[in-house]
Amino acid sequence: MEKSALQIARAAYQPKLPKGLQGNVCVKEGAPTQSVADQEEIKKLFPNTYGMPLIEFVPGEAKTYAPFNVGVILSGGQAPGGHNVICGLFDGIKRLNPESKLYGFILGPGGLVDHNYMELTADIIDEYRNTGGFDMIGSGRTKLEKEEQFEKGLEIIKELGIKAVVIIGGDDSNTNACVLAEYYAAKKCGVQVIGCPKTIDGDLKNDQIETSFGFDTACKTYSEVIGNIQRDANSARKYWHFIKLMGRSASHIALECALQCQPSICLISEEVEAKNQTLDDIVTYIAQAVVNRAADGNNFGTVLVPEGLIEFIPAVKKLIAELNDLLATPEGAAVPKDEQRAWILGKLSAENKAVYESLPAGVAAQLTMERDPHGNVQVSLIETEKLLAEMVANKLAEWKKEGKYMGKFASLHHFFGYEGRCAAPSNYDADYCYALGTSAAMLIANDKTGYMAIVKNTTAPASEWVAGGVPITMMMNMEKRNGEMKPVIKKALVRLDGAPFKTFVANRDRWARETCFVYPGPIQYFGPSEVCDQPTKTLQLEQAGK
Ligand code: FBP
Repeated sequence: MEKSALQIARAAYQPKLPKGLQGNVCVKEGAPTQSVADQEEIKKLFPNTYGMPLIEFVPGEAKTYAPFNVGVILSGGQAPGGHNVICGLFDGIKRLNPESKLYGFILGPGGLVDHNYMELTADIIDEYRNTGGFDMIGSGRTKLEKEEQFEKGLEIIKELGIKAVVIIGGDDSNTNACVLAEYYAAKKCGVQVIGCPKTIDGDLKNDQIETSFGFDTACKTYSEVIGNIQRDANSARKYWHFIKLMGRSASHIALECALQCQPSICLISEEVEAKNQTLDDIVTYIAQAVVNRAADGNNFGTVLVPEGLIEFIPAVKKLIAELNDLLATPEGAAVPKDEQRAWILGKLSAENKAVYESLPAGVAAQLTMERDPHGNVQVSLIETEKLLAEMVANKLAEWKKEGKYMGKFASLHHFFGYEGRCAAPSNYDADYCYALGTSAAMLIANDKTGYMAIVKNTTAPASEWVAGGVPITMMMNMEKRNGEMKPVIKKALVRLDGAPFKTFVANRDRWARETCFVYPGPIQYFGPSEVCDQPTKTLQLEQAGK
């Protein structure tokens, strides 16, 4: 593989580890835990893995470990730092016994079921240290949920003498990790399952998980480009840029980029829902900001749009819920694409039918596109940024006729998502991921299953970080998925009472009227700590309030 100068220099970076993971590791167990909601149902569904204690790793006595083999899976969307989780896991198990082996299952959970794997040796691992991407073993979105999949997996696990499988994934993949852990524990197979919190979306966080890995690097990458666009906008002074940002349902990425870049406008889906706003309310809000800036001679600006916005407009949300139920029926699944609109219109309730008909046909069709394997609407495929730019232009044209607006409006649209998912991990993500991988190794060595590796106190210097494990059942509640109630990890959406959102609200009117753009520039890997090692503003604000 040919490498860039930065890749070569970056390969030598030694990620920092928390004190508790640096030498011999001892397990400190906390009190038994409960799930965040629906305790009785979750307990019944996970009798073998419910209620286990929180775990913290602290320095301890030297211990000898027999060699053990581990399998690792990258699941779902790419997130910067995934390779460092695997490197931390590899170094961790080799440190406990150099004869231990690490196997990577290829292209996600499907690799376990299809027995598609490779041994990850030191040569391979060294090629990928501190790099972005998931290309070491690839990723996939196969949902591990059926008994036959678990049994197929067990065959290869037994054949390779694997003691534990580490699933590096988001909320859905870790939910599946928990189901798999319970299944193997119930059958007394002697196979442990450990999860690891990954996703650029930042929606896998709670009292135990400060942030999911990849969020830091992805937001910094998008903020660099948003900053560049803002500088262009401020130079040419003739375009409004509508920028959609990945993140699924949650607006964490949009909010973090807003805190970093101070755009003219940033929409927050969770607020739209809480205020019961309509599409027209949102369009009017943006158009009014355009009018206000035009009055000052500023016919330019930036609008950040979270990709999940459309799902949060209450009327559209109700429509999507009914569409989900309709499309999950055998009849719904079998309707040919070209007959789908007519079929849907014939089935929808009157209220939802009116909303469906009010949407531009293209957007309505995007709402019925195939769900991902976890039943989620594929919001990254819905072109909300174009929809909003078009509707704002129409509203301004009306206002112009009525003499309410004199400015010029030209818009451009962008979608940032894939640009950031495989960026070279920031120092924060490089260190965080390496520590998560090391924690996973220690959870395995200490015979734990159904746990997610965690690292806390990450706004402090890395040596003061606290590593450990949280029982996955602790983060679960019951939710409707594909028409059925299922145990799932509770997704973290933007909290309207949280410090990041409140900070944004305190500033947004000024950002909308004046030009307050900030240009963060590219991620820096070498240089002063205040430039290279700052965690996200979201994390800093959240932790400062604790
Ligand atoms: P995960 O939830 O698997 O981490 O995926 C993150 C994400 O990048 C979302 O932000 C986005 O909506 C989705 O993946 C896109 O999916 P795909 O990779 O299948 O195009």
